[in-house]
Amino acid sequence: MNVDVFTLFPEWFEWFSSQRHVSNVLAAGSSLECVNVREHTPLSGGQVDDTPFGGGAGMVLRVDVLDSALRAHYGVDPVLLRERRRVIALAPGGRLLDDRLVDELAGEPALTLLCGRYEGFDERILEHFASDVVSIGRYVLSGGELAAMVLCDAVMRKLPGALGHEESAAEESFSVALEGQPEYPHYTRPAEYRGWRVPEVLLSGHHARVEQWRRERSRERGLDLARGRSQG
Ligand code: 6GU
Repeated sequence: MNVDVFTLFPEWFEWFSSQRHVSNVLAAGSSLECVNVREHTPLSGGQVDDTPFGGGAGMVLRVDVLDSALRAHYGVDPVLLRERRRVIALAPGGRLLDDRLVDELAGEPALTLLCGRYEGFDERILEHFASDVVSIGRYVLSGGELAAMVLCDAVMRKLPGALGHEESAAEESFSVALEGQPEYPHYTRPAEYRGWRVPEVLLSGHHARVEQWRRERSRERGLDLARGRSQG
C-alpha cells in the first residue's frame, strides 16, 4: 500500500514510521510519504490558512493551498484524483473509523490523507477534493495528524508482514472471526498472583473448551459494550 500524508507537520510522522509494525510493513514494500503543505503554498510568507469568513475563532486551511500541494504532488487536478484513489480528509465530524472501515481501507492500493489544523478545512476541500471524511471519535483534536496516525496504525497492522508470524489480526476485537464482538480476556503467567487465579479452563489444555469459553466471553463483552459498560 502506498500512503501519502498531506500535513503541516511532516516531522511528527518520523517517530510513527519508525515503530516496529509500521517499519515491517514499509520493509515489505509499502510506502508512507509525507508532503509538507507549506512547501507548496502559492502565498507569500508560507501562508496556508486564513480567518473564517463570517467571523469566529481559529484559522482554516485554504482550498487554493491544498489544490497547489495536491497538484504539485500528483500532477493532476485534485478534483480528478479522488476518482483514482481514496483521498481521506481527517475531520472530527466525519465517518467514524471502525473495524469495517479499516478493513475496507486495508484493501486499497493507495491512500491520500489530508490533515487539517486549527479550525480545520475550508469546506470546499471536503466537497471537491476528498473522497471520504473520517473521524476517530466525537471529540476535537488540534489537528488531523494524530487521527491520520491512528488510521494508518489500524490499517497497516492488517497488511501482510505487519505482525510476527505467531500473531494474527484475524481473531482480534471487532473482527469478522469474532462476529464483530470485542476480544475475549487474555491471561499469562503467573497462573496465580496475589490470590487472583487464571480461569481453570485456560489451564486445562482442552482446546474445544477453551474456544467455547472465549466465544462466550467475547459475546458477553459485546453485550456489555452495547449496554454502555466497558472493560479493559
Ligand atoms: Cl479526524 N480530526 C480532528 N481535528 N479532531 C478529531 C478527529 C479528526 N477525530 C476526532 N477528533
